[in-house]
Amino acid sequence: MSRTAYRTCPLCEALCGLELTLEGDRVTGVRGDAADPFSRGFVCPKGATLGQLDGDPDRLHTPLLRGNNAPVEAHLEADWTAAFAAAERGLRRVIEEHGKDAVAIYIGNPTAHSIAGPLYSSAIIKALGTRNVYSASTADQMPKHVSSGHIFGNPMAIPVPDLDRTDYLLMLGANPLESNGSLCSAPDFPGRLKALRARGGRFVVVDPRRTRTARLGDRHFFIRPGTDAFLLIALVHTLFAEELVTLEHHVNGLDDLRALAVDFSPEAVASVTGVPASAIRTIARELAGAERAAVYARIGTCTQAFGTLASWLVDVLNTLTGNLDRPGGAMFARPAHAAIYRNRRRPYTTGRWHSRVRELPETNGELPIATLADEIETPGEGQIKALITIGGNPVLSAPNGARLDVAFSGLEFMVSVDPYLNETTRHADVVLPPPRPTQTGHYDFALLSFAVRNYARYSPPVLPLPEGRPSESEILARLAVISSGLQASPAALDEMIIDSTLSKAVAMVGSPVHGRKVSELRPMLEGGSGAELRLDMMLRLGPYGDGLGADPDGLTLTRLRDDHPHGIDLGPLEPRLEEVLWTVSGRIELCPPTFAADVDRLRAELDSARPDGTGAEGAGAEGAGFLLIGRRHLRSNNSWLHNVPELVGGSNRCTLQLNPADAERLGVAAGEVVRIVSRVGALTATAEPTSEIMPGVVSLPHGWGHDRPGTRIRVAQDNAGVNVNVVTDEQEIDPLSGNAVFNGVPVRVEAVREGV
Ligand SMILES: Nc1nc2c(c(=O)[nH]1)N[C@H]1C(S)=C(S)[C@@H](COP(=O)(O)OP(=O)(O)OC[C@H]3O[C@@H](n4cnc5c(=O)[nH]c(N)nc54)[C@H](O)[C@@H]3O)O[C@H]1N2
Ligand SMILES: Nc1nc2c(c(=O)[nH]1)N[C@H]1C(S)=C(S)[C@@H](COP(=O)(O)OP(=O)(O)OC[C@H]3O[C@@H](n4cnc5c(=O)[nH]c(N)nc54)[C@H](O)[C@@H]3O)O[C@H]1N2
Ligand code: SF4
Ligand SMILES: [Mo]
Repeated sequence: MSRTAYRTCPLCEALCGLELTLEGDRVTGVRGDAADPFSRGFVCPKGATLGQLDGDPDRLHTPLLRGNNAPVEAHLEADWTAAFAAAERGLRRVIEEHGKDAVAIYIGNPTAHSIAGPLYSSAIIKALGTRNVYSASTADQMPKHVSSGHIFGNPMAIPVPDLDRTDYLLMLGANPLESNGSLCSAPDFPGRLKALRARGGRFVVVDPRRTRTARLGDRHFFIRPGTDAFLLIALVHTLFAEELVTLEHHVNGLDDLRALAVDFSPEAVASVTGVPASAIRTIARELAGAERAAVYARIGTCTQAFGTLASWLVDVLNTLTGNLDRPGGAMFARPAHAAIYRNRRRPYTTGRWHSRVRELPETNGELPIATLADEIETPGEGQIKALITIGGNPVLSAPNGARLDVAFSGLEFMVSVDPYLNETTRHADVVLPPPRPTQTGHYDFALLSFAVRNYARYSPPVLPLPEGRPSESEILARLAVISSGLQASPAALDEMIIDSTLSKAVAMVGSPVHGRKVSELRPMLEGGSGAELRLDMMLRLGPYGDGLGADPDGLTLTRLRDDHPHGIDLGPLEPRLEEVLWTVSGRIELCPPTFAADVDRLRAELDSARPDGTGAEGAGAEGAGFLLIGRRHLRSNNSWLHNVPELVGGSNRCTLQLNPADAERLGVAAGEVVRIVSRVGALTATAEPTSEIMPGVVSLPHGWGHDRPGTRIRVAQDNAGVNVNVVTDEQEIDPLSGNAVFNGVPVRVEAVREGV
């Protein structure tokens, strides 16, 4: 007999509700959940194959152990007791012999899509006490955090375009028709863009490729990779020059900003960016003139050498056009689990510590993934000897991943929390697999802060866990306890965290539980696990919560789960800058000194740019020099959905896109093999000439290269592709955020001739 169950899709940032059909414990069908007030039945090919992912025969169900110095192929199944004991022995030995910093942790992307990651990874980090904290954030959005940290005093205050109400959207370096959106959770992003146009709004796309998103927009401009900051500062320049600035908030630094932008007229940046000066002026006027407008930029503008400057200038433009924090502009979501009564005014800083080898500054408590290999390979006090990875595959996702691949094999000990034995986890001595998605509850701690409507949904596990099988929350809690060296249970860890949160809340003026007793509040919390208890606490202390009895109609986990199984719509975004602005001045810091100083780098590049627009190094130089960028395909998800048969093949192919004129010049035809060479490495790929890509630019998707031995991902191995991060350069970073540079990588491309 079949039954129906509902849950949020955990795969991307779009937060779609899914309706699952199950036969016994097998998912036999997936559809969009039509009753979800946010996604209203939308589903993409990835969500639709969640059943195959859930039932993937290559998914690990029991821990794996690798014997001392055994080859990567030699992983054997073990029980949970033995696996945790092995993790404890390995980690404690390294800590005792080499100290705390000898253990590094890498936290990958799916960790931001789970309950366990946000609730428990910080406990592990705290327990380890290591400075060697790494995550996918420095291969992704760290520039945006650093930008928001400086301008709003709050690295998590990232405004999202108010998609459903805006009249004008300027979009840079994002392709939501394939990615379904990022730092902007909007189920059916394509439908929302179509609705924008249908109501008479316009949207303009800036991208070195004419993507599906660009084709849906009103206008598209090619931009030379890595030069968005030039375009954006020229827009700022034009707003000032043409007296188009409208300020709706108290800001500091307006005059400094005006002075900074003086040199960057549209004419001055046109040849560097490839965007005509007249177009830049028009966009500035349209942005200023639109009733309600928003600038939105994503991964293409973050993973580049000027990532932080570009991220900053986006919100400068939103502010200067009066669109920040107003309906139809760029707004801040108000997630149900995030208490807003805390006063957090304090200066935002980065560089509280530095990496040992390259002396790169810490940002948001992390060091750049671009320097992880340095820290593993370089001997000396503080060298990394052990690594914990949680839901990450840096061998494929980090710049110069090939170097990391080698570095990992030199570690004394490695433990991975991951459902697959893949390119990264094959190096682990202990692999601890989280349960299937159907056996896992879901709440989006990370993504609901970036939703285009206020919304909440809790999905309880669809299937129970087998006896003795820990949830991912329990696995991570166990690792936290092991890392601390204390003898405690995971439940005790939850109680400690609950006690500490409630103690702060009762002491805080303005909190809904101010003045009450922890001993009275704790028994009110409801939940079948530590994670649920903590979620209940957060929801009840949150902006829609019942304040643990203070507002009897307010939200609790029980209500969210039982009364709103398809999710609850908490209304359109509302102005809330006051709540998220944590600067010491209480104003928006429009021109932080560190950013102003980094503009010197822009100026230097502007001066060295050649009149032909190719820049000092890289593109076009000897006729074979190109700038490499990435791309995403609808049926992919970074490195780890290539094991689902329906998602690989067809249009989801790891090919090198290049402009037909460039292909002709190189003498390569579609389907022929080309060699791509950079400072750090070389690889070969199949050429795919297409006029959708700008001349001088080539594109390879990331997440491929599944041909390593010792993995258990059979479908992916048969569709291996190549790892673009063999040629991306770990020495190139955005200096303010430490972020990896994946776009604008100088490469040489050559035809592979027979017999060569
Ligand atoms: N299908 C699918 N969806 C995904 C993912 C996936 O792998 N596959 N990954 C998820 C993750 S982790 C993330 S972070 C998001 C990312 O979501 P998006 O930011 O929408 O990512 P992309 O689709 O890669 O789009 C980035 C665009 O930037 C362009 N670009 C490259 N360099 C530059 C540049 O220098 N300037 C400008 N203006 N544009 C540039 C690229 O051509 C590309 O079209 O997607 C998420 N969703
Ligand atoms: N060249 C280039 N490189 C890039 C990018 C690019 O655009 N170009 N994009 C970058 C971006 S935006 C990102 S976010 C990173 C992603 O970088 P990573 O997070 O390092 O890589 P993923 O491929 O997302 O790997 C996810 C891992 O999590 C595992 N996993 C899946 N579900 C779960 C779960 O529920 N629990 C746990 N514990 N594990 C799970 C998978 O098996 C896989 O091993 O890649 C970056 N790398
Ligand atoms: S768009 Fe994202 S959240 Fe929605 S079904 Fe697809 S993968 Fe899942
Ligand atoms: Mo990402």
